[in-house]
Amino acid sequence: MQFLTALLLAAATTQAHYTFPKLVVNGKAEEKDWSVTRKTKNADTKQGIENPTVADIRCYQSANAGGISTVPAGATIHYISTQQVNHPGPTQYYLAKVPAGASATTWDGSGAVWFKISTTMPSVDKNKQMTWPGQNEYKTPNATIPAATPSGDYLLRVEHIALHMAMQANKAQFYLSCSQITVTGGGSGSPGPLAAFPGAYKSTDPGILVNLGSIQPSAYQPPGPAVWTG
Ligand SMILES: [Cu+2]
Repeated sequence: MQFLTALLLAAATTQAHYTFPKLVVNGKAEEKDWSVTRKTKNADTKQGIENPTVADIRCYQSANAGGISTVPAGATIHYISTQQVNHPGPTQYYLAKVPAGASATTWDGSGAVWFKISTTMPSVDKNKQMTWPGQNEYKTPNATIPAATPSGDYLLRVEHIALHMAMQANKAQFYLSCSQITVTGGGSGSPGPLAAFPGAYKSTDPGILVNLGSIQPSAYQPPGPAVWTG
């Protein structure tokens, strides 16, 4: 009986999807879920977004967060995941600078304001399956806030794109959230290229509509603009 229960639990776990409710900055996690990270509409269901052109592709939020996290330029960041990130696909991070006179607690992130600071590329595991950094972990891969990022308020957007069903249109799954941050000790870089959400992705982008069984890992093209490293 105990064995059967364990099996059923395991089955439920492999079906479960995930949210990213907690930002970690230089090893220090936000105090509780959704305190500087905006609570997402799938906080309970854990459902991903399948159409990358809908408004929810920006932050998927049900509410703004109350706080703002202080993030030194050059900091290492990642997110804690509610479940194991069990699907193949890239993790990407974006920043958008809050306009002068506005605050990260209220700004909506609209317009061509988002620049990518990190993405991940696949390799092939011992079972000849394509696999990505962070796969099967309970956290997202590390990324660095570029040292040249100008100081000020930003929205930080994390995204994991699950590609196991992506050979069909609008069957890739987007798991994401946005955090409210203030970058301190920043530089004088000019981040870009800038993109809008929605707008940055089309359902037919080669990194979104893709059969992982038919491409080499090095041929995978993460969707969205080029990475700005500062
Ligand atoms: Cu799934």
